[in-house]
This record gives sequence, C-alpha cells and structure tokens, in this order.
Amino acid sequence: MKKLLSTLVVSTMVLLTACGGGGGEQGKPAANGNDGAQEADGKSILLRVGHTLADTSHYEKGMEKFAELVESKTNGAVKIKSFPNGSLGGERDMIEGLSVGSIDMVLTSTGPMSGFVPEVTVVDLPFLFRDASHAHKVLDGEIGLDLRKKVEDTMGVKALAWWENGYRHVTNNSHPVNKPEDLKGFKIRTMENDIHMDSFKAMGAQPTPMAFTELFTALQQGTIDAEENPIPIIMTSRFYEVQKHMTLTRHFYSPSLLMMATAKYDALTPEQQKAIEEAAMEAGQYERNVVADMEKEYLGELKNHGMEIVENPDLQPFVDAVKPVYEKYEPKFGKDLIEKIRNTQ
Ligand code: EAX
Repeated sequence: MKKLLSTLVVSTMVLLTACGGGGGEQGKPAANGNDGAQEADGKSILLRVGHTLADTSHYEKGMEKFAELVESKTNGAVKIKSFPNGSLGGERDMIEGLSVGSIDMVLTSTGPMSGFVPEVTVVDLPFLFRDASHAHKVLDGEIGLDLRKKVEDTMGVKALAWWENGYRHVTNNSHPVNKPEDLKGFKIRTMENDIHMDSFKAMGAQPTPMAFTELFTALQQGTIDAEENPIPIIMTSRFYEVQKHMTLTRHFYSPSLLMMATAKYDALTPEQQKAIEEAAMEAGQYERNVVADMEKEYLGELKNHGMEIVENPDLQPFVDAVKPVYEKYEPKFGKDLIEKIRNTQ
C-alpha cells in the first residue's frame, strides 16, 4: 500500500512538474512518431532526468554535460531537462517511477537499489575498492557491464552508464571520530541499503535508513546525530551548516547509475538511442573528473565553513570492525566475485 501510495505521489508530482516545466504537451506523438514529451516547438523530444542533489552538485554538472552532448549528437531532436534537489522525489521513489513509466530518467547512487536489484549492491561493500580508479576499472569492465545487464534484466529499464557519487565519509554533530568506538551510540542516517546498515551496526553505531530528501531537516532538528556522504555533497547540500565534525573514513565507494525508462528508450530512433548511450558514457567520464576536482577544492572550503576534519584516520580498526559484514554477504555475492573485484588492476 505504502509503495503504491509513493508511486501515485511520484506520478502526480511528475505530471504537475511536467506541465509546470514548460516542456510542451505530455504524451503528444512526436514528429518522428515517438510518444515522448514534446518541446514547445513540437519537433524535439524532451527527456526529464531526476536526481536528489543540489543544482551546484557533481550530478548536476554531469547533467549539464549530458544535455549538451545529447542535443549536439541528435542535432536537437532530443533534449534533456534535469530536475535536481529531489524535485521528482527521493531516489527509491524515482527508481520505482522508472518502472511504472512516470519518470523518464534517473541518476541515483546504488544505495537504494538493494530493494530492486540486490546483486548490484556488491559495489556497496565497505572498503571494497582501493581507490576511485580501481572502482572505475571494475565498473567500466566486464563486471560493471554484467551489473548493468542485471539491472536491465531485473527491472526492465535501460542502465545507460556508471557515473560517480564518490567516497563516503562520516560526519557528526558531537565529537571527532578517530576510531570505531567513537561512533558508539550515534544515530547515523544511512541510505536504504542493508549492507550500509549492517556496516554501521558492526562499527557500533545505530543506523537509521532515510531518503536523502529528508536528511538535511533531520540533521537540523537533531533527530539524527550523524550521516555519511561524499565531500561534494557535504559542500553543495550545505551539511557543514548542521554537522561540525567529519572524518575521512572512505568507508564506502558510492557509484551512481544513469537509468532510463525502456518505453522512452524504445520510442527513440536507433540513431537517437546510440546518441543517448554515447552521451551517457562520455558525460559519466566527465562527471567523475568533476568529483575529483570538487574533492580537492571543497576540503579547504569545508574547514573555512567551520568543520573540524580528521583527515588521516587509522582506517585499519574500521576495516577490522566490518569483517562480519563480509562473513554475512560473501555467500550472497560469491567469494569469487568479491575476489575478482578486489584483484582487478
Ligand atoms: O545519490 O542518499 C544519499 O546519501 C546519496 O549520496 C545521494 O542521494 C546521492
């Protein structure tokens, strides 16, 4: 019932947004027979992409590049309109919306995917990747392709490309965190992801799963003590206003997936489909570089905003603390796959 309700809410929000979005009439057959939404000119197809981050975020910078590439590769026949700030709903709701056709495209982290395609959350295991370039090699290789295919087969959507959210770090409003024991008793917001929740339980905290769209208010009201997110989000979603401390724990590498409703994809010509796929890949590479630049640039700015940052914690105690998570999930994902990921050079 809850799921149905949330889907109805999303559909209504999308319809209201769509009408208010000035994107032309919803559903009017396109000049080339597509059933996509029309631009006012009645010639081009408008695809709406939802995400939860700020309009100054790495996701939005990637979206700007994606829109530019799609328009140039299709000579203006297909246009992209980004809806940041969770304006089309939280990630779980938008993912649901893809499957019921109320959302054209979504850029989401894999976090909330555990309820849809549990297999894809192998990438959410703690301390799995050596660094971002290791993660890129895995995601851009055979393993990443298999995971995208798994998403497509399970959900009946197009999983266009791996983008990046980034390495996640713990923030809190109480004291510096130098070791797992310092997390004891923290009510920490996590994504709606079993691995993330089990990891923080193993580290001694009390995980509270919550949609990103509710997070800032929960921090502001103090209903949770801590959260974890990449540096670009802590900056562009202004968490420094409600979190005093950060420790660069790098406990999860958080990839993102750009997905598209199959009906919208199928309504495009083969040339337009190829253009969308190429643009998604190229914009994803661009967006990863934006994350790297923001991580360098924003650490100093967060200090200027008053955050106290533990930059080089000893991570070994955190790695040791989450060993039970691997004992629990290795049988689920398969030891071979985890070893294959770890050994990718
Ligand atoms: O995908 O929910 C989160 O903490 C994510 O980092 C955010 O929605 C971007």
